[in-house]
Amino acid sequence: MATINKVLQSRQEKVIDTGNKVTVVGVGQVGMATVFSLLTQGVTNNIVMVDTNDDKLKGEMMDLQHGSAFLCNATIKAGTDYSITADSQICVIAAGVRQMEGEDRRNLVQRNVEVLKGIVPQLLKYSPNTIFLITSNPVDVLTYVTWKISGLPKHRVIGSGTNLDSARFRYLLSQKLSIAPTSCHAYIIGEHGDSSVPVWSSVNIAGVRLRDLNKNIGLDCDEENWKETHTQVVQSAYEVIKLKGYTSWAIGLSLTQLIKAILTNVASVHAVTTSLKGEHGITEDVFLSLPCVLGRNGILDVIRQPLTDVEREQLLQSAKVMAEVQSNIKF
Ligand code: 6V0
Repeated sequence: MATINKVLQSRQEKVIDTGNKVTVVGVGQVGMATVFSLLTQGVTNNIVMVDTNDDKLKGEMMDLQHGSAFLCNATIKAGTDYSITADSQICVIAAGVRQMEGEDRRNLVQRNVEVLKGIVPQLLKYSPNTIFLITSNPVDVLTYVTWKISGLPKHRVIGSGTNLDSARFRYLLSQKLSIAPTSCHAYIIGEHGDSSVPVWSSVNIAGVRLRDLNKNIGLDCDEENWKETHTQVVQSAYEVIKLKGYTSWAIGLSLTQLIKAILTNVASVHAVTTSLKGEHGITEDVFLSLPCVLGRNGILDVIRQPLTDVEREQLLQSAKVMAEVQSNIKF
């Protein structure tokens, strides 16, 4: 156009690749909390949203685009056709059915496997070098399913896992100790959900292990009943779903932290779902959470935490349950 050519004197072709393109499949409560948190924190300025619900997609896209002047001038696109996802660095899967009040996450498995079978090959077709970040539930089983369907190496298929459970744990500890959550060093490993394992033996504040002060911490015989804190973590999602119908903000923030770690290649440690084969005596390809180092290639390392006999036993029990669920999946 003549007017444009009078303003802009072209010197170079524009490069479209921002190097931080993130696709989010599923623009429900979790998907949108994630997109909003990614954009407002400036983690990416290149977002694509995909869903089967065309009207909702368009509405969410327009609403966000109208705010783009406040959002690092981000490019925000949406559509039902996967071609717009091409060359995504990370593909987040937050699509599918969610728990009803009181419903166990594992109950969703076969319905969401069918959803993944439609989504994963499409994403891979347009972004063969992408990293998958799964959050749909049951997240551990669905991470295994995505790994199977995609045929990708394990380091490129990650589940949001117990990063959220660990954050809930740290928050509750922070309330008990009157210390910021980021200064309460604590991990929950294993299943995201009912059989998750709190690693009480390594909970510490500035290197002071609470277990050195209370040798029964987290055990049934603990007179101070710290175990209750983990019970509250397990109950958290059920309670929030009962009160507001779904969970969204905390999981959106949790995913944003993981995406930021990958895109910025910082090698930070987060409890995420990966294959536990070869760890803590587990011999099967069962997918659960352990603390992992995240970077541009996905999972760079798995941290080998020393566990007590009780913690290892709980993890093995969790692995046994998951192996059983995995073996019943119809691909
Ligand atoms: P929601 O608000 O019902 O949104 C789901 C979205 O998925 C809807 O917009 C659907 O249209 C879309 N969808 C369904 N099928 C497809 C498909 N084949 N292709 C593309 N889009 C599709 O659910 P919500 O956002 O609350 O939850 C999404 C998933 O995240 C559920 O499986 C939840 O159980 C799970 N969560 C996982 C958490 C975690 O910590 N891992 C936490 C909260 C929820």
